[in-house]
Amino acid sequence: MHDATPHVRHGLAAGADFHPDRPDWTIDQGWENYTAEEHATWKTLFERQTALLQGRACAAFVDGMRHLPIAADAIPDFRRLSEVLLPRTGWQIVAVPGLVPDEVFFDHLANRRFPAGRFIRRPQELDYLEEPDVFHDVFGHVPLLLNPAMADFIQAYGQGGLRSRELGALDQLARVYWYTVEFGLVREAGGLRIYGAGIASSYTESVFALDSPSPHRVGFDLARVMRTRYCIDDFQESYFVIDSLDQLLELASVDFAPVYAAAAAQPECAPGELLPQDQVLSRGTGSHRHGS
Ligand code: HBI
Ligand code: FE
Repeated sequence: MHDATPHVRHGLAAGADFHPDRPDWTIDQGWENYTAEEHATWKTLFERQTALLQGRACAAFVDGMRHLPIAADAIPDFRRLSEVLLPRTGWQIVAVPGLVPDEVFFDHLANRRFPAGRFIRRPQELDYLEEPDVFHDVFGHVPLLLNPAMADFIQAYGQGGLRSRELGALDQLARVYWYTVEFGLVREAGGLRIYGAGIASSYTESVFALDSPSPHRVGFDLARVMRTRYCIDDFQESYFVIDSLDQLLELASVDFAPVYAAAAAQPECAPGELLPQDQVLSRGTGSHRHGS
């Protein structure tokens, strides 16, 4: 491997002085420039997470991982990932420096381009980072882009995002993405399983989301989720559960506008709040307090 300097992260977190190479914020992955240390960090994360997810990841995640060139030995090459995804679900992976502006993000998703962070977290920060890196995006999100329902849902989310800005409903739509694509659970024959990338790529939250008595686990309801705020720097206080990934497909065909209006007419919910109409699968103790 080359001894080039490790990729530094950039993106919105780099601050206002950051200017993207291109208006769509894409960059070349420059796979050849990853250092031996960066590949080693990937290997550590991949092996640890793959072992942990046995019996925890949903069937579609396991199936997607099996059909993609994602392995322990090296950070995946986005060109190879796109070669597999494109003929199957029309998706391709584009490299970005980190978080990109909402409208850029939505436009990529609406055109079936998934923006994946090029950088990888440093060895001393394996368990938390402020921006999506290549492990979060490729290990967490990409396997489910082979699932037709998820593939259509994420494109619909992008299209919806571009529309939601005119309706002033971006926050409500972002909550739908958060509580599904990032932190969703799905009920399978063997029990609750992980499909959200934020959980699937997290060593600690993959255990917390399924095993801890602290969080609520509530049946997914679109209007309910649109009203529910979320926390970005700690475990979720509630996880929302769908019965099948195909349920996301139904969401993709819903006209969100009237749902936005209905949800906006009702008070917002705090992350750990339960409502009388909730289908509570397990009531949490709340023992994991924010930041404790
Ligand atoms: N950019 N690269 C990247 N990845 C994301 O998940 C992301 C983003 N920009 C905006 C964003 N997510 C959210 O604010 C939107 O889903 C609302
Ligand atoms: Fe993500």
